[in-house]
Amino acid sequence: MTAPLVHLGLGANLGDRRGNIEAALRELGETQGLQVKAVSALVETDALLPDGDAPPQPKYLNAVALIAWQHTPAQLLRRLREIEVLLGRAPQRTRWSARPIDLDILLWGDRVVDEPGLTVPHPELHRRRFVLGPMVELTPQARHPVLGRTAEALLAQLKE
Ligand code: A4P
Ligand code: MG
Repeated sequence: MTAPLVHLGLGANLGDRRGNIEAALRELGETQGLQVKAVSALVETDALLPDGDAPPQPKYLNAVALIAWQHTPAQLLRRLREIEVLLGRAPQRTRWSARPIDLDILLWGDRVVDEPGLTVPHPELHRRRFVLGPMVELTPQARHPVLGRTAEALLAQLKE
């Protein structure tokens, strides 16, 4: 059986942002059962903040990676958390706080996951240009299984 393809989001807005993303990709590549298939270009964007009066944050670098993963979603999430901690991410104090690395599961083919602690597709995916842009670069025809639209269509919708 071929391993399912999964889109991962990588984000960094503290420290050596590019170095952190490269280190995360190296760790992913060395993970048993995981193959990195493609990586988008990096995009730099203003930090999206949780509400109007949240303190400002440094800009983010974001990228999307397409991987093949042989195990379960929960096992992948556990490995992503491990890599985040390895790269210096402190335990979260507040939601959306600045971080050296953030690894999110964006899309799992046409699979929908709704478990405590894991929602796939990522609930904000279709609202974020810094996710959809890199995703379109890699796989414009990737389809959001709940919204029934391609990455390309979702990005175009955002531009309207
Ligand atoms: N979780 C649920 N579903 C998922 C999933 N699909 N992938 C749970 C990964 N994790 C998932 O995540 C909190 C909990 O979400 C985890 O324990 C996991 O069980 P976290 O990474 O610890 O916390 P967070 O990242 O602060 O919260 P959240 O809600 O995941 O935020 P996002 O969506 O990651 O957004 N601005 C720019 N320009 N670029 C960014 O990348 N990122 C964020 C954070 C805010 N602003 C940004 C960016
Ligand atoms: Mg996150």
